[in-house]
Amino acid sequence: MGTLLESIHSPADLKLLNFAQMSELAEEIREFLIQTLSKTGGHLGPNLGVVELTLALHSVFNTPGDKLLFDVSHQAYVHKILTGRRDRFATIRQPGGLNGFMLRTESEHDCFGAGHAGTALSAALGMAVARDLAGGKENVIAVAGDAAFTNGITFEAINNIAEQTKRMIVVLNDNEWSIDRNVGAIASYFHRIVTNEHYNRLHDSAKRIVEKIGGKTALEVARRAEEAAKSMLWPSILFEEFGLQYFGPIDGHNIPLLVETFKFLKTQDRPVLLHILTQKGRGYQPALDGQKKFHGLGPYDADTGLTAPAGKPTYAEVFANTLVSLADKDERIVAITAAMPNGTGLDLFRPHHPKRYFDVGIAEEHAVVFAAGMATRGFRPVCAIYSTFLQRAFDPIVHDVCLQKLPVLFCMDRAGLSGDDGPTHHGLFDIGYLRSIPNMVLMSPKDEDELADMMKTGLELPGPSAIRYPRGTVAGVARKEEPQAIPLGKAEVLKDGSDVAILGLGPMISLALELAARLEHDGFTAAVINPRFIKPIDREMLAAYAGKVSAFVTFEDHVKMGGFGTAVAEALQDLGSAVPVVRIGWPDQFIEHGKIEDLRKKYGLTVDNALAQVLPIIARGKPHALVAG
Ligand SMILES: Cc1ncc(C[n+]2csc(CCOP(=O)(O)OP(=O)(O)O)c2C)c(N)n1
Repeated sequence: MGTLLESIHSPADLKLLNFAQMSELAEEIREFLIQTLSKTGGHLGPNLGVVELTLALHSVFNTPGDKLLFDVSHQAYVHKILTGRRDRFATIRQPGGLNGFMLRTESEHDCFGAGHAGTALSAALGMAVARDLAGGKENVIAVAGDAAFTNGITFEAINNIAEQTKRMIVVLNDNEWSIDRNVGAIASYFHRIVTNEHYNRLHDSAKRIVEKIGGKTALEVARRAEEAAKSMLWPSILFEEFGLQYFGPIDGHNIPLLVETFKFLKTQDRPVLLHILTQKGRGYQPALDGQKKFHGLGPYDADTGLTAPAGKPTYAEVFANTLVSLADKDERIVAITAAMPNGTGLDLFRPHHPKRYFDVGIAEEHAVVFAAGMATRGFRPVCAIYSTFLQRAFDPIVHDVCLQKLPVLFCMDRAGLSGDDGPTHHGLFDIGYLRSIPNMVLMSPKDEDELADMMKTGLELPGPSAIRYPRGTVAGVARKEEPQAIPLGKAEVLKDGSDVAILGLGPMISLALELAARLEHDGFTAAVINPRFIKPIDREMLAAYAGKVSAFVTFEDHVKMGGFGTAVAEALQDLGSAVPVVRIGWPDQFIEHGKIEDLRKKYGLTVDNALAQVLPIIARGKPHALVAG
């Protein structure tokens, strides 16, 4: 690590540096990021792009008094490094270490937590209005990437800003990339501004002014830079119509220009939007060559950028390949992603059926209503949206899909604990929010072969359905040549038994099998059931086992409250059964980031825990029997 970086313990230290030293520091930070993240993994590309921006922001503004927000906040690593977390930075995304996103509990400099896109402008406006009401003077600055402007919430905020406050700064960090290439009319609009000839002339002359004034007194620098900044006012019809004064676009890697522009912007008594141009992955060739890969990745070789080859395929890949072959035979099938072609696997679908592939931007609500619209016209839309991001679309799922009983299939990757990304990305609530909606069919496959079967099942249903499956690699089972539809609401009994019935939802079936083996070792007989359907739940199967076992055990990678075990207990109660249900799942709290195995142990999602709870019950005998139903 270079000497300058070692001297930065807080933003106050940064404020002692001149522009040349800040440039040197920028390069040290880049090297520090490349080396550190090669061991931990993380969002390297986005952070390499905002080094100068973050330095400029922290040298002009004073957090935590001033409020600095980052949209998504995957690009807030440099902010973390500058605000007293350099020493702990090597722990980022590691168990017990720094979170990969902004977290209010982690630092007073993190004024707003995030992880999902589109929230920065609304939250910043809330803070600006709170300041105005309280008679405060602090600055509020929201930094949002160009892809955040494909999001509805961002535009809902833009529609509201000028009406609510006179003082707020929005920084549009335009690198032309979302995780994939940014999409839609707004991306084209930004591109048109950037490539506009008139702007380019202005930009060059302004840049020359700022570059020429190096060495002059601070006052002179500020005065000339202010002129430069003003001369760069290039009306963007769009933002000006919304009442935001638009500045830019300016070079987001030019520290003096950024610093002087922020000094000028903070004097404005109208909300402003500064459009800056940055390069994602700047300073690291592998990240420039592999924009998608280096958006966020696991450990890599710092010299070459190479990552360890994946062994087995992922659920996302099986999903995508299955969808390709189903779509080969059925022209009604269309695939929709909300800015996640890579993560969901749909980038594998795109080349096969380019006309039936839709990336709608970071717009989950729109994705779902759009799917509903297509479904009314006879298409079979498949919405591939992570469990955590589908939370955004709860009302469209209720109001536009389920209420109208439209045949949309939701394929939810990352259902269950996400691991190092932490609480913003864990997919632990989808059963809770989907099971209660009438007309919804909800499934979870125990392995990749069953995922394909469930996709076929969902696509044959006359109404809505959803499949939840986890992040990461598949079980590695033999695959049938052709997927087969599964009878609606039928569980699969893997093994019969009469002391206890163990239900393992999805890949949690492995814990059910292990528990059964342990119980059998102790002289009990255990049935092992792959539920397959969370809704409709297999009541016939439950009634049959309620008549013979002393206890049910449920395993799920979901919160217990409102989850699968609850559904089992509810159904048993409806059946008049008093057989107890031992529910193994996540507790009623937000789970931190960490290694999945460690966290399962910590929160009791283990065979040991199940055993400790169920043994005393089955040892007592069998106080069951149906009393009604
Ligand atoms: C609601 C929601 N949907 C999807 C994502 C996944 N996601 C994380 S970052 C990102 C792209 C962000 O692009 P941009 O805002 O332009 O920032 P950049 O990474 O280019 O700096 C996406 C789609 C998310 N975080 N939140």
